[in-house]
Formats: sequence, C-alpha cells, structure tokens
Amino acid sequence: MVSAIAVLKGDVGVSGLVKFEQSSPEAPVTVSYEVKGNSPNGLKGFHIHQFGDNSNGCISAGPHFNPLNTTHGAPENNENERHAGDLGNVKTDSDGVAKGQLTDSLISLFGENTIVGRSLVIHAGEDDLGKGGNEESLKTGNAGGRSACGVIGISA
Ligand SMILES: [Cu+2]
Ligand SMILES: [Zn+2]
Repeated sequence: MVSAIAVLKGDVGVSGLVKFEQSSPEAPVTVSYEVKGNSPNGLKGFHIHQFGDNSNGCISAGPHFNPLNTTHGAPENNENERHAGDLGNVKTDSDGVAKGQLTDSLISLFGENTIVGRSLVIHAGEDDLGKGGNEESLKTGNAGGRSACGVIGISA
C-alpha cells in the first residue's frame, strides 16, 4: 500500500485535505477528500495539475497533468480522451463542504507517471468535462479560478 496526501490551501478561504491510497501499481487509486470554504451546492473542478509548485499561488501548479498529451475530458473517458489529472467535479453541500471518496484507474502513485510531487487543485467553478463546445473546454473544462491547491506527498 502506498499512501499520499495533499494539504489544500488557497487565498480565498478554501482549505482541505485530500488522501490517496493505492495497494499496487495495477490497482485503482482511492481518493478521499474533505474541502471546506467553497460556495455551497455546486460542482467544483477537481484535478491533478502538472507541477508540485505553489510558490506563486495555485497558478504555479501549471496545466492539468497530461503525460499522454491528450485533450481534457471526463474521468470516465478512456485514457485517450482525458488528461490523467482529470478527476471531474466534487460537489459542495449547503455549508460549502465537499466531502467524499472516488476511485480512478488512470492516476498512479507508482512509476514514471506518478502523481506524487504534483499538485491537487480544486476550482471555483464546474468542470464542463470537455463538452463545453469551445477550445478552452478541451484544455481546462472552463472550471474557473483555482480556489485551493496542495502538493501531493507520500504519507504514512
Ligand atoms: Cu484544475
Ligand atoms: Zn484536464
């Protein structure tokens, strides 16, 4: 079992914890998240971004993690129709808290394309999952500002 964690911080009052677990290189990754401070009752884009750099805020995390050089898409798409970092949206409750768990079979905590050392970003808006009908949709999903981010590191 490999475990990793990202402590999310932002400059608009959004913060949280995201935990990753993977039992072997072939197994899916379980992602458990609890993020507070976002606007209530909304979908928020939730992605792995390329760089583990938050030095100038979340913008330093760069674009979506995209080792296969594909276009942006939904997490349920096959590996040629999404970025590896595309985890879709998480939903906030009436208190602005997004809490839950998802699994993903494309990201990994092992090997050359590990997400360890990259950043998890939660956005201010909804990811259109590449279906927005414009160029930006196929890059970012039009998910808007970066509310909070954190570098993914190995944890106990
Ligand atoms: Cu993003
Ligand atoms: Zn993407």
